[in-house]
Amino acid sequence: MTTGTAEFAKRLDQTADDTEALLAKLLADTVEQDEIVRPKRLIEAMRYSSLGGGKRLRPFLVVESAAVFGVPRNAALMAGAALECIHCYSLIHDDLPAMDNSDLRRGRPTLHKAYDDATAILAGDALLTIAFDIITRDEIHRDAGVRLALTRALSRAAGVGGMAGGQMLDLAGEGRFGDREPVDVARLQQMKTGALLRFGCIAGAILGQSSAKEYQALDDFGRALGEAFQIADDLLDVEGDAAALGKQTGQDAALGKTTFVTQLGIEGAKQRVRDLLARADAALSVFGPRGDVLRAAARFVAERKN
Ligand code: GRG
Repeated sequence: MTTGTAEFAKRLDQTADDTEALLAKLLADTVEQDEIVRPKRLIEAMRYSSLGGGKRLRPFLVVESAAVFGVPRNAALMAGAALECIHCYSLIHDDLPAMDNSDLRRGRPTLHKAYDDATAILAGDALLTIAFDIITRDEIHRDAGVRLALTRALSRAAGVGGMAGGQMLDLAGEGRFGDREPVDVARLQQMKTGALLRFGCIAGAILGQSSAKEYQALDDFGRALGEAFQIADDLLDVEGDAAALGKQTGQDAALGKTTFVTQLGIEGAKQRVRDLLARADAALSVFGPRGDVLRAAARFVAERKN
């Protein structure tokens, strides 16, 4: 049986609601043990950028990849919340004047517009840091070795050889540091946006203490989904609707960026998405029907309008 659109939407909504509630609790103004005070302006800024918006796709991938192995939902939601904190930090910093200089995010003023640059930098820093507080909590898994593996995987997805490194390559490709550096779009995007999405998929395998074969399947799936997500993003920047997206379109062209669309053309990019969907499907074959929701997630990512 395949997962239909309505059933998929219901599951995505449920995880979004559960993630929202959990983040609201984790980002409360009451201090945790060993903390001194959570300054009102900082916690409000963190909440502004993490609550009340976003598809929560990354937590969904954690929850659904974990469900394949029967991992308790609350543990997966906690790991998903940590991942979402890192995603939200990356959006805050990416929107800053020194990076993409964007005014609109998730249909609202970006954090530095609603507050100021210094608050936005600190809110990003604090979201990144709290992610590691969250991912190491006892509720995630009783075995500290599992929590350690998860923490290391998340660090590598977010850091110098993952998302932050990908952002650096992106800026270098725009010519920010002298001449434009040649861009390997697939590699850059695998780091900048793919790494967190892939983490969402392998997180289930780590939490579920899967076999090597099952880990590899989710790794392959996560890589295909990550690339499909980015191509869809590049296509939306050209063909999308700013109102539905909640941010400006045409930004890649304005910056003269090399993207999947400039490299493959619109039709070539759409064909590549179809090929990636087939690869994502094939990767999941090891799970049989247990992979149906993840299959639907890949379709959702490829066909998304925002
Ligand atoms: C600043 C270290 C640092 C990294 C920034 C991921 C990233 C690197 C920047 C984001 C820039 C961007 C808009 C990239 C396009 C792909 C992307 C991450 C889109 C936003 O993700 P969605 O669609 O957003 O999952 P929601 O709002 O649904 O959470």
